[in-house]
Amino acid sequence: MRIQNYIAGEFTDPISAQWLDNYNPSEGVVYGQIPNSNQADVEAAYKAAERAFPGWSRSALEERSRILSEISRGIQERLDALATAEAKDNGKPLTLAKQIDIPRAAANFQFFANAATQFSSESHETVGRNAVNFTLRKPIGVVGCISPWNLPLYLFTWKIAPALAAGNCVVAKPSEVTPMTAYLLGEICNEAGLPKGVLNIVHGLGSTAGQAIISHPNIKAISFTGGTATGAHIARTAAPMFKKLSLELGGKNPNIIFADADYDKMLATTLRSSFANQGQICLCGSRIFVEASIYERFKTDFIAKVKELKVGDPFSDTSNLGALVSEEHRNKVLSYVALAGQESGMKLLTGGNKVVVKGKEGGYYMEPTVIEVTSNKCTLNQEEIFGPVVTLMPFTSEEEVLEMANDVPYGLSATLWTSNLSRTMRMSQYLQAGIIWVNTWLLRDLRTPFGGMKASGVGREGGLEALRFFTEPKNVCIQYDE
Ligand code: TXE
Repeated sequence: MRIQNYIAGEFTDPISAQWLDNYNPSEGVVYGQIPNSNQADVEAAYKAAERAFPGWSRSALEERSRILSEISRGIQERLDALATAEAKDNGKPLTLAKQIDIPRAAANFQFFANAATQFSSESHETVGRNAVNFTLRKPIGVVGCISPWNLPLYLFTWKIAPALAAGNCVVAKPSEVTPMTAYLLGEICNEAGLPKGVLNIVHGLGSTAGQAIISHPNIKAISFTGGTATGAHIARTAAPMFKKLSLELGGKNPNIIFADADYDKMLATTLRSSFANQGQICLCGSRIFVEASIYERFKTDFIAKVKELKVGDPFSDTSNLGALVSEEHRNKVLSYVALAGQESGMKLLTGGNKVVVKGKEGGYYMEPTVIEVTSNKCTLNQEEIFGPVVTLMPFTSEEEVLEMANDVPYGLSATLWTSNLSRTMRMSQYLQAGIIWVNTWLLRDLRTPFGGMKASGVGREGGLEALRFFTEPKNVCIQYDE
């Protein structure tokens, strides 16, 4: 099956007539082709967006909001088809796509449909100078949204919905590894009555189609989620052109467990925060630090639970983990596991192997893996692996664990397990992370600022932060006569 670009409300072949193979990672077979778009396709998408901008940016907020709600409804109505497409394209369990990915994509549109009507701007009275300032927040124009493969429709819509809500027109590119649900979104947008050209979806490689978006002189803002190296490249390209940038990059998040935590809740949640989506979520807690007094107990119980996890066909209800997204990615993850046998101070506690699933022998499966480490400085604790691999290490004091938690290039999220309120407050002050979860994980309120510090990126998504990112503030100062 061939999918097409979505430009000016129409489905079109790539201008070059070049195509890329699309793999089903749970079987390891090519099941379709996607446009290998280049600069000419991006230019066509840009032109469509530019034409649509005057109408969309001046449309009544209620109308904009209504259309975004309709898109949300269209996603909900196609829950089964979209979840099936996502599981096939990405390798994730169908149950996960049904419970998390697709409902969240619908929620993204509904949230920003509402937010569009609630967004306000500031006014400042300059007392004593007979002046009043008011700030207009104008849509930027044509903006670029580039998303990764781990949560395909979820992250694609997380960028597009606020960009549209703020009145921009969009040129978007999903990951070439998981393009299918983005393709299906085009049809939903047409049915919802989104005017032609307001959203344009171009498929293709990062180095060509993506590159054409980030280096386009008139695409004035880029919202990107993906790897840190790509983020740095985008910053190098876009910064001299003075584009606005929102970069949500990698993570190497600490999961800090104190002895006074609710043990059962912690254990169950830690299993999820380690291996949900095969560990391919930037928020996964891949460095587990456990207070020494409960370390052995935790290690025994955790490993027992990990061994019970079933790796298998994403379409089976009993699979806890599906396939990794690609062979290349699985090889990368396995190369990190191999370090456990090479570097000193590391011990493989469970997992580490490829899994062959009956009837799906070509799929990219691997075991959930736990590695005990003795230093936070080791490669496994410093580099983002982005797979079903976590490390385990004991600590004895709050100061020690805080230092280790912060001693990484990344600063996306942190999870803290404790019943001590003062400790929660102290640690929250000093943890270098944009998102801190205490006694929970991945509990999301879409109004909150979302993003990281250090090598995890710049800017924040979510709620009003996203609407501020996708608008240009313009202050008007009026002085009046006495
Ligand atoms: O991501 P890329 P990759 C991390 C994870 C993973 C690593 C590399 O550690 O192993 O990144 O993954 C587009 N101009 N994360 O290589 O390349 C690309 O087409 C414009 C963490 O798959 O960053 C895709 O649409 N765009 C992350 C998107 O960038 C470019 C999620 C992301 O792909 C481009 C995914 C260019 N020059 C991976 N080059 C997270 N933060 O959740 C690539 N792209």
